[in-house]
Amino acid sequence: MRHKTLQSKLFIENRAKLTSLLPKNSMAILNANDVLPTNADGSIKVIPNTDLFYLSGIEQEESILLLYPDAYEPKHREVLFLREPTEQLQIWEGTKLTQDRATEISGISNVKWLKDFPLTLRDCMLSADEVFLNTNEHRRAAAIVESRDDRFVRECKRDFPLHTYRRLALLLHQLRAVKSDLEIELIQQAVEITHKGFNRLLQYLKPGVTEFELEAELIHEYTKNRGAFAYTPIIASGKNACGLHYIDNDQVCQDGDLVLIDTGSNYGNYNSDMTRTIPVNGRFTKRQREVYDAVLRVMQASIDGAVAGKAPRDWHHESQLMMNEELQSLGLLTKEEVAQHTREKPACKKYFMHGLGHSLGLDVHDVAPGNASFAPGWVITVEPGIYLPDEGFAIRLENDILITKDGPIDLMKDIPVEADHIESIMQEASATS
Ligand SMILES: [Mn+2]
Repeated sequence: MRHKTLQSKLFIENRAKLTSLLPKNSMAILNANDVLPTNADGSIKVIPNTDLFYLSGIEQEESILLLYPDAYEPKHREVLFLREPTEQLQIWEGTKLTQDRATEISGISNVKWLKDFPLTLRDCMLSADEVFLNTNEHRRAAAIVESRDDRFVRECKRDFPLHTYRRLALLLHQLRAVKSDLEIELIQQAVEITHKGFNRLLQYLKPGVTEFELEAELIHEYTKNRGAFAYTPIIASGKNACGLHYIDNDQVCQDGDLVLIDTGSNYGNYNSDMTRTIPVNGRFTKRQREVYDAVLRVMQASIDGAVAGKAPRDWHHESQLMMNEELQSLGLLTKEEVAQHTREKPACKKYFMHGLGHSLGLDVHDVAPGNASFAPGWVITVEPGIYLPDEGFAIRLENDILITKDGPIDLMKDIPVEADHIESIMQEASATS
């Protein structure tokens, strides 16, 4: 792994939080993700299962975590199972975790090889009353392939048909939504790396630069700082920015256009997520600047409005009301259109058609309990936008914030966002290049 070894305290505390929610004499079992195939004999670098990582810090494929806090045998209270690093495996696939290293990372003292799993599982299953298994219950999950967790659910129900099975996801969503200080530090580190990437990009951007060259500047800075793309970046110049999920990044940035950059680095599996929209030649036109400042006002007011106890949908609605006013000032909506606004048919929807933000953490669109209000410890993005295909540009701005009992904290407050600030950095860069 590229990141420095994280404190095992993080994972020990996360397990303690989960076990405190488990009913008496129940167990929980989680599986790592599969190594996903591409074509021929290709595969994608292993993507850690974020739930397994949250509870153990383990990023290795095929790993299994078994938690049974009330187990009669103390050694069965928490057990981690790993691939046995045979000589053959090490030659072909490289270094795998040893038992000692896995203990050091996770704080779990009982680390066994996978061949011991079936017997231990049987022992524990025969005395446990309820079994919590993991499923992907993300609201927008669209998985068409079966995960190792899914497969395990099927096998477990086949082998132990009369047990009571429960949904681990409900507990994990509740826990993962609230970030601990250690997690916030990791997200802040990811934010710092994103900041470095953006600084580098500001020095490089000028008319004639291709969108993928900007992508290269970002990956250079992220990789050098032990980070990685949190997601495929959107680098969309001119009207490309009006396609919300544009990731071709293959067009030339033209003089007079804006370029929208939606990117974030990941660090230690924790993500950041930023959007900036900047002028290719270093100066906003009067119209671009008007729209930019409108989006910035909505972002800042929405950051201030992200307070504990507020329902996310009310927060989103407040931003739509602000956006209506801004769009009217910009001559994009009439007074009548604004007057007809309802929650079901928001007036601003033609120009601001997406949500205002999402939870952020081990997943970029992180898990959170359904219909819950904001609570201290939540990290969310705030990302209003105005999309104007007829005028050939779009503006979106996005910062990551932490909700606390004393109000929101902007984790990206140091990343340039004021139009004047962006222009002055770019002017300086072009003067020295
Ligand atoms: Mn986002």
